[in-house]
Amino acid sequence: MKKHLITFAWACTMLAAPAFVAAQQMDPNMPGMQHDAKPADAQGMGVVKAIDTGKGTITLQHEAIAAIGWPAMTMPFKVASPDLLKVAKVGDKVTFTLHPAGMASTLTAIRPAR
Ligand SMILES: [Cu+2]
Repeated sequence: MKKHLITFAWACTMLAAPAFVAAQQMDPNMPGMQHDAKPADAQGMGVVKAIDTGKGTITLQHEAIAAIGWPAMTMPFKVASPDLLKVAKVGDKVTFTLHPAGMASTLTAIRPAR
């Protein structure tokens, strides 16, 4: 189980990296554009597989997130606030907002989807 999570998380990093590089390359020579432009936050849907209040992570079996080119997978996410870990419990179906940055991706919002 642990091996699976590591493998999936690694795949996510590999897939997220090109999108991040592309966003960085749009910055120069574009006056009037935001110089601190980063990949936009993305919406996803998934099922809670684990919650670790010690590490501040929530593991989601998430569906594909087309906006950032992620396939469906199970992976742990850091949460922007510990309060987000109290919103859902293991087994819940949730929708979430994430700030994409490969393995450093952060969940900024999560809510039950029923
Ligand atoms: Cu993922």
